[in-house]
Amino acid sequence: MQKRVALINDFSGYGKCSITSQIPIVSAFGDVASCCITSYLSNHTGYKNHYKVDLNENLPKVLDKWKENEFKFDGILTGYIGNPSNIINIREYIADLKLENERMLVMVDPVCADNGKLYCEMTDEHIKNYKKLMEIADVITPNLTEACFLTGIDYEELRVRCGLLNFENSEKEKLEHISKKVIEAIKELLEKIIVKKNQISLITGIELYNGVVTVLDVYDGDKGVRQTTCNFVKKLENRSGTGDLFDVLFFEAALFGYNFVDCLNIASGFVNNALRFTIDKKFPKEEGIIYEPILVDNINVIRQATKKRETKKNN
Ligand code: PXL
Repeated sequence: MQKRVALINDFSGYGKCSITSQIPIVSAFGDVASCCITSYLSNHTGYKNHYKVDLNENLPKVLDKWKENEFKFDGILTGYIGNPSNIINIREYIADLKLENERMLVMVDPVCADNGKLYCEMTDEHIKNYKKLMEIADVITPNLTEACFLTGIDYEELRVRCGLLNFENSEKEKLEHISKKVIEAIKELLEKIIVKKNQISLITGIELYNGVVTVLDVYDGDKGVRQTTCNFVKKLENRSGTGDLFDVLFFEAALFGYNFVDCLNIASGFVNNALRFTIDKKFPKEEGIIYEPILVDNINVIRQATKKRETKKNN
């Protein structure tokens, strides 16, 4: 069944990232995207020059109208929110909808930092408020830097510890061994990042010596147990838009009914395919990640797998 989702993120007129990279994925899954824009930019900030309009005063009015019109969603995905008061406004808006529909999937990417540093306009107030927004999220997807700022854990120490680990694709046993080491290294972080009784956290961008790991931690607060899974890819290139793309793929795969480990593998696999394609075709670095020419084939593979699963279930 077709789902209706809300994307809350910024909009770059030129250069694929944030909301313009997310809408086509929602459509490709056969779902309907509604958009609430936090900032409008002439182009993304990876280019030499940009013009940015923060829609700080507009955003609460947009949410008011959405509320007055009684719009309902099956899922809400949030990304960059440049204004700390609006992080709280969005929290209140989502909390109201959750009261009516507990099953609505809420995924929050607390966009505020990367490579060990806060983005220049981000403050402690943003972090404090992102934590409040995370309290009502089913899934949170901070990168390693953001996870460290949100928990007060030392980033450099973790980065060095993980950066000494060598990822070898070939042997299952070696992968299991390296998974254990990564999970051990970020154990405290996984415990501290959870702000809701039952929550799923995805810690992205954990760089090893030669690979990048995404950790999926499914925490069941009723039983006090967690299931932690690592996804490894070979280190390629850091390009803008990969985080937004990963988020929306995981989100859509979850709405489609995949279990969370499958969602992780689907999102990571797609992003990796897109990154390889972008690099092979020699798109300039500033263009970010290009996936349009491989979109249909990749989504067909995902949807075919679902069909097979459904046929099996019905037989
Ligand atoms: O996803 C990265 C991103 C999002 N939004 C804006 C950006 C970038 C990366 O450059 O500039 C405005």
